[in-house]
Amino acid sequence: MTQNEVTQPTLRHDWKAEEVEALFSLPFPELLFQAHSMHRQCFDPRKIQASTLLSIKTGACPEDCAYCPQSARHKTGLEVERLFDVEQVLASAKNAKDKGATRFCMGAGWRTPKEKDFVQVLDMVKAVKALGLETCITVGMLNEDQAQRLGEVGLDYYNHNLDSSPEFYKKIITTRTYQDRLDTLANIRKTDVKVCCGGIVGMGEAREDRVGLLLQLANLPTHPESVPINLLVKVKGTPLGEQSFPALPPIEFVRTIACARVMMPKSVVRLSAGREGMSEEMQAMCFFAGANSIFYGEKLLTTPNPDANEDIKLLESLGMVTEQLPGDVPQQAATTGA
Ligand code: SAM
Ligand code: DTB
Ligand code: SF4
Repeated sequence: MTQNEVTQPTLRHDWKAEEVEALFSLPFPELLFQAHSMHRQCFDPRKIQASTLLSIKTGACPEDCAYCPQSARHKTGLEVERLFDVEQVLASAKNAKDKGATRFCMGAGWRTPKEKDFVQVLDMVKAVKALGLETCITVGMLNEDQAQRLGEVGLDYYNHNLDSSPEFYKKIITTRTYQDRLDTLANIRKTDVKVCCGGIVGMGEAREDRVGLLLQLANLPTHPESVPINLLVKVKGTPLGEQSFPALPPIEFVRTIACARVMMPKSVVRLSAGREGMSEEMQAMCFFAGANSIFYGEKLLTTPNPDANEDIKLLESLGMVTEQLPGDVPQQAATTGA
């Protein structure tokens, strides 16, 4: 082996709960060392992928997800919006591209898309892709035929989260089963569309549930190419927004990112919802632990996200850069004249 050759880690799909618990419990410097070493074997540790979100249809969702402001069952005062037309979506996508995002993620508050709406979503995917952006959508449960059709229009990623361990999941969602989610993921896997699948922590779950979530993700037949780790955004009027439970300690969140990195070495791990409440130091630690993607832009779906300029400043201060679309001038270089 030459000096420049780096050994590629083996991808495992046979993790046991005890092993993951032991990983979580490692002395913090040891866990971070393992995670960062793994990260460097597979990725350039300076690079962060930036995805911008747009809610293309907001609220009035029939599901009862206890964390979500879009459920029709929770009184959050959220303004319901009909499905956007393609032009509205394109305007947002162009703006995201101009600001330096490389992926545009469109989300809808649906249990599953109706045919008429689905056709419109296919048009959105085609139009956004034509701008040169990567496309991602999250529009609920999909059958095999819908997954195939998304593959045919060239959708890059489908986001569908497992959210938590199977045991804790039952406490937060009753209208859709864990198996329903696994079935949608399997339908996507039959196509060329890449899988974006992760979960939410900080919902009052125990460490064993975070272990359980990562076990499910890493033991899928193929690791999701993208793994969003969301920290609960507590929204007033949602069951989880009204309950009081201890906040997840920041170090435990970093441990979760580090374990995801060790268990799914080649997946892009996204530091997702919840960055508004995180210090710069905590985000920097998450990047060191192996997070290499963020949601970029002032809004997630319905809740705020850090200002894009603040994120650019943060990355600059860390000597890090956002990943670029092929042929684009590096944004930081353009702004600093470097
Ligand atoms: N309705 C579709 C579905 O659930 O499949 C797609 C949109 S849904 C809002 C996408 C994901 O956003 C959820 O699976 C959940 O992981 C995340 N999410 C929703 N509300 C959140 C919150 N308050 N804090 C953190 N993540 C949240
Ligand atoms: C994901 O894992 N997180 C995003 C995206 N996939 C669709 C959504 C976060 C939503 C946070 C609450 C909101 O803004 O409504
Ligand atoms: Fe509906 Fe998705 Fe929110 Fe659940 S997470 S209530 S399915 S929009």
